[in-house]
Amino acid sequence: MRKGLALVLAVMLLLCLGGCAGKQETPSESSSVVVGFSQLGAESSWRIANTASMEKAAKEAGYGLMMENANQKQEKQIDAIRSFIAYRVDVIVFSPIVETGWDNVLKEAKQAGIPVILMDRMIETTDDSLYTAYIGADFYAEGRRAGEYLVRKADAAGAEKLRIVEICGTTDSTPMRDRQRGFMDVISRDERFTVIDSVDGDFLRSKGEECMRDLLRKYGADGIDVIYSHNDSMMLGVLDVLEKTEDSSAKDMILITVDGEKEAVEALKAGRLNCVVQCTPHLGPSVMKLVGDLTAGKELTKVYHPEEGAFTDFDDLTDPAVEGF
Ligand code: GYE
Repeated sequence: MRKGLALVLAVMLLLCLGGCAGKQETPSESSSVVVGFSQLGAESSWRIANTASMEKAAKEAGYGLMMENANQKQEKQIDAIRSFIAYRVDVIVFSPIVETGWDNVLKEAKQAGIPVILMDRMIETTDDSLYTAYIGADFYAEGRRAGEYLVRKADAAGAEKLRIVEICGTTDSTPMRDRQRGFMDVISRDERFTVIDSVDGDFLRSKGEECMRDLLRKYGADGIDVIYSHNDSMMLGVLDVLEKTEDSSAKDMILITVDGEKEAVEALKAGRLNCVVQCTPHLGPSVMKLVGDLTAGKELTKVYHPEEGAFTDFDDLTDPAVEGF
């Protein structure tokens, strides 16, 4: 008798859950979804393509997008998130400029019952419940890819000693930390490689240019064998300087970069760069898919990485698949 009652209740619960999930997926309801999106800045072509991808995908999904651009300031991102909470958006998406300092504002979002999706970059927190999902590149794998390319290049050239300079992205951001860690994990135990300097270029082309001028003054072009830049924008700034220098040894440097923007891929094809590790900015459609799943009450996978690879001077660069954004 009791078993029979339990069965009836279980069936009723299943019917209710099925019914609820089905109901929330209807297009008329999804079109009322509002996403608050805090973009961190406009520092690179990657970022500009990423913003465009988010705008286009939100439009195609029929979601309202409230976007605030923080101009590389963490305080502005915190203010934007607070304004989304006050507005009571359905979902908050944000790309944290650095990893630390988010717990308080994310607790406020949690208390208000608004789910948060981290897009592009991660946060450092002891409380994983402060975000619902993370979607972005596996930056550690990208760093490893850069290192693996260098090992292959050194093997092919029979190089015995290579002096490396690293140009880093924004200090304490996820791509800076993990692109460095991945690269070091591959090369640090190999005696052929020494990182002679590591400088901060903040992911900006202008800073990449500035860093390169300083590095040339400090080491001379013949004192540097490899440049590893955490993004294309900084590397393009480096190229601007190298191409103006009269020292012919600048041409022998091995140049490795990350992102895959058009200008960098063109430079690779023209033989001015050696390796472009890919990092896709086109995250908008996957983010909006997560928003849809979330508002339909579905369980989300916590971490999602898009598939990526690398373009190098070992590849067939005439292949039409080798193209940038
Ligand atoms: O590589 C860089 C941008 O977080 C993956 O930020 C992103 C990085 C990207 O400024 O160009």
